[in-house]
Amino acid sequence: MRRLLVIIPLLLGAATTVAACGGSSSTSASSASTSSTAAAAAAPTVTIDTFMFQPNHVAVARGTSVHFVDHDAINHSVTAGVRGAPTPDVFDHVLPGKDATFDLTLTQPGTYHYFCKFHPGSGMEGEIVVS
Ligand SMILES: [Cu+2]
Repeated sequence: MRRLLVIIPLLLGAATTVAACGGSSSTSASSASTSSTAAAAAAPTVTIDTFMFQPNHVAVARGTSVHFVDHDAINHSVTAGVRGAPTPDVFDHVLPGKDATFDLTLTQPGTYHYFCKFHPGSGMEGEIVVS
């Protein structure tokens, strides 16, 4: 997890949409808004389309499922961690081809990075912030 946390500031700087997600850390308190609460309340769907997780950043309350749908006609995976430092013990699920689905429910607050272990393209990475 320490290595994952190092990456967070980079992502915060790279994507302005991340700011809307707020977060549980005290450093982001100034960016908290009512919209972050609304985003965390819904059960989001992440689609996999042409080797991309979309959206690649979602925020949920603990216990709220994130629904993954594979629109590609090939296998993809939702594997915890980052490509250079996977943590498949946290979660590691293969979506076996077109229209395969997977519901991921995380009960511990934190930022969870994930990636597809089959395809090292930049689009096959994402993160889930659990509050
Ligand atoms: Cu893939």
